[in-house]
Amino acid sequence: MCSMSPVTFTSPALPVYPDDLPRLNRGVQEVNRRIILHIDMDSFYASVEMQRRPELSSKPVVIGADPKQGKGRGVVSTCSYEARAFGIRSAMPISQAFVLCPHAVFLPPDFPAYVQASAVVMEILRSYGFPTEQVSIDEAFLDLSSLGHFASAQSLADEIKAVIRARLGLSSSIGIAPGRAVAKIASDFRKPDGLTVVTPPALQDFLAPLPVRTIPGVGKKAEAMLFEMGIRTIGDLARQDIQGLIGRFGRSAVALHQLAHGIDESGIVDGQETKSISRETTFDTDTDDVDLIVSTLDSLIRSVCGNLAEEQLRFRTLTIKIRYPGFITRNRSRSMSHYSGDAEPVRLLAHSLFREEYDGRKVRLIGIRLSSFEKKDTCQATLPL
Ligand code: TTP
Ligand code: MG
Repeated sequence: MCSMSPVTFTSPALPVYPDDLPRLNRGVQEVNRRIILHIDMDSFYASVEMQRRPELSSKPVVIGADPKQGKGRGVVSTCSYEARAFGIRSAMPISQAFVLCPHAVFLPPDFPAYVQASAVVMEILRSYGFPTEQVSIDEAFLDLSSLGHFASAQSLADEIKAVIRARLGLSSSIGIAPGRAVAKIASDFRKPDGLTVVTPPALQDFLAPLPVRTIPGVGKKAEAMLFEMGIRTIGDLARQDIQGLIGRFGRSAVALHQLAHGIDESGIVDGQETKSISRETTFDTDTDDVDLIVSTLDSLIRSVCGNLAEEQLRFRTLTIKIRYPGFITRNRSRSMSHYSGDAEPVRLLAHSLFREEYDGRKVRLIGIRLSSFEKKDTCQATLPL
């Protein structure tokens, strides 16, 4: 992985808003006091494998289902940047990945190893004492506002990257910005091993040329709708009349428009306590192949169970999420009468909820969430389901 020097955007152009958008003006003053850091590990599962097996270094490595010489079912979880050069991506059918790069090293996921590495990363992040919010297995936000200066935040980011590399041999990418969404966009701006700092005066110049798809939450469908309105970049979005956007997207357009102006009001939710453990996969192509959907679900189940064991938790409520084309999302939950920390109840319950909910249509996304937890050491022996 190549190393990149930090980039600081320091354009003096401050956003100017029409008089009828006082809320936006207020927002920019409030938000500019914040310094938010977003960190995301690079090709996480693949990097953990490559770190513990030096012979894999610089090779295309694909983590996911068994490709079975191109006949395998299931999807790619992730792959090394060397494999990405062949066009392989997360959530792509493993058979397609095999066609793109048959000589890649294909490995099954080892979730306990990834959960363990994640725990070390999060421990390092929390050790600095700033409000910290873990948002997935390999990413987190830190609120560094108390540092007062972006330059200090940048030095801390350098240190965090170095400490993670020294402890785990893994590279990460960091974005620092006055808001959460822009910090996330910035961490993805230069991957792998990136560090991108966007200071308040540079917000709009940084965002303007980026494709609308880089905004967290803007998926294929919203992107297509924006394209229809002639909006391709975040700059196009900022110039768009807010009323027209609300007419098309409803109230969510306000947050989108504010973000295009560099205003992002969401903060950090600090808290060690796990409220839910969830995983989901968006299929590369919508599919009604039940074997593929179920094997993907099984992979998600193994992943949440690894997390459950690592955090020493028992759960009581399981939710299955199925998204069909057209953003039609169905959730089905069931709570057990008792807590369980075992993998088998998760599998049985997830399969049963899937059978009840799935209507045979093509599926865009499958997900699973565990919630209602208690710590393992505080509860009685697991009852049968
Ligand atoms: P990501 O951070 O999205 O991806 P990544 O860390 O592999 O690569 P990047 O350098 O682009 O950040 O996801 C973190 C891990 O979550 C990833 O290593 C594997 C897992 N994952 C899946 O299992 N399925 C998926 O569809 C995605 C996107 C991730
Ligand atoms: Mg990552």
